[in-house]
Amino acid sequence: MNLIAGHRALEAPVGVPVWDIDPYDPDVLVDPMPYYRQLRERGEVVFLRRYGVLAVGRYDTTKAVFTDYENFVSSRGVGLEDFAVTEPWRPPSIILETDPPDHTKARRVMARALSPKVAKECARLFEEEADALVDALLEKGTFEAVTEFAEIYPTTVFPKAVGMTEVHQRYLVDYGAMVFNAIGPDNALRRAAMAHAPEIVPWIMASCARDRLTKDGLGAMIYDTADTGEITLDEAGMLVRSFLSAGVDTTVTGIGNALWCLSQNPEQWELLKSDPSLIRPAFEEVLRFTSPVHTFCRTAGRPTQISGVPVEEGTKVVCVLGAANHDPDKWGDPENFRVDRRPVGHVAFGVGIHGCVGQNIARAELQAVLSAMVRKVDRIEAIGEPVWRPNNAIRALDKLPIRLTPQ
Ligand code: OVV
Repeated sequence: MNLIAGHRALEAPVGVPVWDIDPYDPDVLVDPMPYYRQLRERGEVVFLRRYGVLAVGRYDTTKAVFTDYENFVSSRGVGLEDFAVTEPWRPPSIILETDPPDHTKARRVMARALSPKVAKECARLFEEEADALVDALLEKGTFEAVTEFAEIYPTTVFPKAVGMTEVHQRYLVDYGAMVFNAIGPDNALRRAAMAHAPEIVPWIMASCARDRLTKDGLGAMIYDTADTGEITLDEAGMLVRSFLSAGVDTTVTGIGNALWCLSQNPEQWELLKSDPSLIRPAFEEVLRFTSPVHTFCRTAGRPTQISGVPVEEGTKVVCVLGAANHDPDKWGDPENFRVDRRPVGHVAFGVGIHGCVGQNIARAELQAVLSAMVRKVDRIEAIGEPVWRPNNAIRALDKLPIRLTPQ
């Protein structure tokens, strides 16, 4: 058995284009558009020889694989590692790395805790913090938007919403980097992120304990469902861990990428300022345009097919959401960032039963941030070259020097 990156490597299937690219090469990760385009153009499904996996990047195909949870399972891991052959680096998530029927209960509990109603109740907190942060940054004028804005905001508001009583903002960001780099191969990026594990993982696990959470946050809502017997106390702790895994790096990236899009497209910022009803569509366009989570995998749980191509049981399928969100057959002019596009159907939150359960909270955070900006900021200028931070699953900035001018 030929193991590559923790899964049984597939032999090149007959009739499938073979490609030698390493999509997890930092050079590709920081400038992925040429890779996305080639992936779409080479075929419905492509064989990545280096990893012995299939890859999809056309919109319809990517969506089809993601939607078909019965053939393309999550319980064997959503990275390159196949949990059927390799021990995962942490106990699997009981919502991300599961299939129905196990998934269904966890999803129901999380969907309740992250409902539109709950997101609305978080809005005031999110708005107060966004207003205060934007005021402080306007006072400074120039600043480093990744560390001083994108990383600060979610690590301030989200732990409050969850009800954490002890917050370590750096640990939260670094844990996100571990979780998302772990989706890729055992490369230098993943190893560098994992080097922090001995310090951070115990802190994260301790932070999920019931007695470390306030009685009125999202975390308490999860534990309350354990009291009704719907889930166990251990499961409640695991679901709080999912908040901390999926709720920080994603929104940090959403804010950074929004600032990047708006600073690079000043006429789109002008349009947004002139019509604040475009805030929500503008954020959706940021998601489509930058795909903060660029790649997730699935595993064929049984023999199946993709667009008529036979797929063996155990095959890892790399689903490139970033490529699907730039498919010209779906979007017409995908390379243009347009705040009034209203990109209904983008797959930045995934699609199907595993579609982002926290998306209401993410939207509420971005609504608060962009609304504060629209009310207070005149100009957003990049005052240096943006630098991307390579990550095996996340497309995020490393540096974005910005100047904000007040209205
Ligand atoms: C990276 C990620 C996304 C979504 C959920 C989780 C992790 C989890 O740990 O549940």
